[in-house]
Amino acid sequence: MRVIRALREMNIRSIAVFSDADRGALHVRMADEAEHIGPAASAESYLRQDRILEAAKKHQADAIHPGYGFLSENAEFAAACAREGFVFIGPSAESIRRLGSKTAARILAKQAGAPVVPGSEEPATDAQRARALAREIGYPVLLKAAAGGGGKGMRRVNAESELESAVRDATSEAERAFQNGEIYIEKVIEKPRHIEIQIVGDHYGNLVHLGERECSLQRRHQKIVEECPSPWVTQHPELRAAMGEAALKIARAAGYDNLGTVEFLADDRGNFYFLEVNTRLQVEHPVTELVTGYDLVQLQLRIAAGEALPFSQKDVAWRGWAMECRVCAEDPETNFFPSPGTIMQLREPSGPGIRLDSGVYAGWTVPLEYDPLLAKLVTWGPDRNAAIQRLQRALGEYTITGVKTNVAFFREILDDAEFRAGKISTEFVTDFLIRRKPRAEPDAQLDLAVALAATAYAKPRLLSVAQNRECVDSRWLTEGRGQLLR
Ligand code: MV4
Repeated sequence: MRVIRALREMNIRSIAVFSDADRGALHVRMADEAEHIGPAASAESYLRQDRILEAAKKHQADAIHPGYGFLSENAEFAAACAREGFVFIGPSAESIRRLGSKTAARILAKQAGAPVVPGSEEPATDAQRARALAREIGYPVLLKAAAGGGGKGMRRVNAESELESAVRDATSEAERAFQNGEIYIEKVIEKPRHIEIQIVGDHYGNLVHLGERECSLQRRHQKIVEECPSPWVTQHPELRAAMGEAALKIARAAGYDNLGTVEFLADDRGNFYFLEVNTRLQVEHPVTELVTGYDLVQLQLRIAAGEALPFSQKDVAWRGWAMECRVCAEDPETNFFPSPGTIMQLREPSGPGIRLDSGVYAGWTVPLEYDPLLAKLVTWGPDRNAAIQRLQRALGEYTITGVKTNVAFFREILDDAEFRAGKISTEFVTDFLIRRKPRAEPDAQLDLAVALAATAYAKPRLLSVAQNRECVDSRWLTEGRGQLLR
């Protein structure tokens, strides 16, 4: 949807591909053309390079945008596109390959002069080597998969007595997940913040950073709230240029020539360390767009078409604050269990400072085969508090029934005193889930009962609310008034 929108603004025809599970998906309706590429299982559709290239040939495409997931960071696919005469909308296959291996990326970053987490450059797959390396680095240490990323195959080791079995487990897990058992060792950064720098480069060696995004609010390595700028960087303003320069050093060393993200971990003493590079457009890119004013997908397309970057570093300015919530079909009251099903009612927020990047419509059935992300609700405000207030207001306007969602959960997070104070780390969500008081939203399946009860509730309330002149945000009031005035 996001890519189709950029294409349409540039008068470029769009061709969607879809699997059996996505026959009714919004992107298929929205694109100029659409081509079926296989069954629901992504291994037989969205991951089939041959079928995607075939579809591109059939529809006489010029270029292929790989989106956020699936083949978006696959160097072979980028190379295959070029071989078949299509422009791959992303960095060169060579720079994807250089940055795809986490150990290779660490070496590259270190040589480029960027700060990296203290750790090993060489594989620690052998127990003997691992013991020597871990002693040198100092416990606690983390074992990570060289081919990994996103936290898969990561293991914390607090003492030498745990090391040998952890190395064995991490190696076999990496072997199974990535067909590559190579692991390496890093020192543990305690309660870090996850801060990433947006970079963009063209084919002529121009490279610019667009500042940071704070992405510390994650659950099981899935981001749930992102913001631009970072409260931490705002407290240490010199760090934006420092992190930006570190990111650009890495990008230069990799010959980077499209949109990308350089991830860092930051500790509470003002240190930051390179983690990895994501060689794709990211889900959370809208917060950067709202604060810098650039359309990142248009930039990707222009650069891929051979245009030079239309601005330089000194032109980049950051205005106000943006915050994004990832609205998903999952139930926060049952450990975020996926909640596929048909969307019955949909009322979407709008108004000042609201951007909704949504992929759903009323009557659509959320498939259980894929990621349950329904929409990204993003707000802009002049400062962090204004962005949060707007997000609260927009979440209050958002009604999705038929599937359970995490909308009400976000309202709790945004009300949290620690969150409001910007005291966040990668452990925030875990800590929050322990201290939060359970507060369930009315069950969507009780819609009828809610409507009837709300009618009875609204009659006396309409008057009392007006008399109190209070600002209330009540689903009962909205539903009740709707019923009453029908
Ligand atoms: C770390 C770390 C602490 N110390 N590395 C998790 C995902 C992967 N990209 C790297 N990750 C981490 N690496 C060191 N040396 C803590 C994490 C981590 C994390 C990082 C970013 C966002 C959320 C996270 C949640 C748990 C752990």
